[in-house]
Amino acid sequence: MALEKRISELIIEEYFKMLKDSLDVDAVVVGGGPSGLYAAYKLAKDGYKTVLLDRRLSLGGGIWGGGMFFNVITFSENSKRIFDEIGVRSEKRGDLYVASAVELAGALIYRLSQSGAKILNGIYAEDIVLKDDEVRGVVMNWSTVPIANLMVDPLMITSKVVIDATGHPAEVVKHLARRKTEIVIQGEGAMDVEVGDDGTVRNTREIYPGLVVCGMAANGVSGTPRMGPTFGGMLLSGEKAYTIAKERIENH
Ligand code: 48F
Repeated sequence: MALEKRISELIIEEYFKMLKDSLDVDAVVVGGGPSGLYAAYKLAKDGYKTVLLDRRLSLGGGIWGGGMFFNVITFSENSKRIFDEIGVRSEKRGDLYVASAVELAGALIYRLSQSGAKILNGIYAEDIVLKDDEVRGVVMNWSTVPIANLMVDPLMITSKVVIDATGHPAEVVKHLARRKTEIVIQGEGAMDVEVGDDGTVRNTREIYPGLVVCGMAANGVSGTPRMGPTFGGMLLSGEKAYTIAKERIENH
């Protein structure tokens, strides 16, 4: 068989096997920034069938740019154990730690890739699946479809729980709010490092049966300030989203 055909066949076979395996899962995580990557990694590591979608080709969300493109991130003592767990080296400077943004993104992506989670990059959630008044999955499409201004119908993934980790826009919650007027998106508040970082964890919750919101999306929904380039709260929020999602999966 011609090598050209074999290469194409292998890619198609492998991808479609993964895609078919992704159609009915325990958890769908929308967004591969720090909170979503960590939540998805923890769920998959525990053996839950997990799919992570990201609109972009490269995972990592806002990690890469550190602060103002300076690829260094900071965090506080309360999240140090997570950085250690995923193998990110850090240095203590006063009451803060510093680490490489590239190393954090790399470590999270590597851990997720090896955890058994299915990763669908270049694919975005354009809506939710709502059944029996519970969020039961997402409607997905290629990210290139809206960019090319094409009208192409999507496909669906069903799940026991969906995590909105889409960052500042809280896109999944917005799709729910189109149907449920009681869901109000307050919009993220002006920057306040301390209040924002703690708020991310506090605001991480099951906002509707089957839908957990975490990371910057949690602050966006609750009207809490943004926290700027400090990333400990994001990982703690991902951890809380994982705990809530796990309980939902177990009780479903
Ligand atoms: O914004 P993002 O990094 O999310 P996060 O986990 O972390 C926020 C921090 O990076 C930073 C901060 C400082 O701590 O505030 O901003 O809350 O990543 C969100 C990811 O979601 C993807 C997007 O491409 C990005 O990688 N995304 C957004 N909307 C969709 C989506 C969608 N509808 N479908 C799929 N992916």
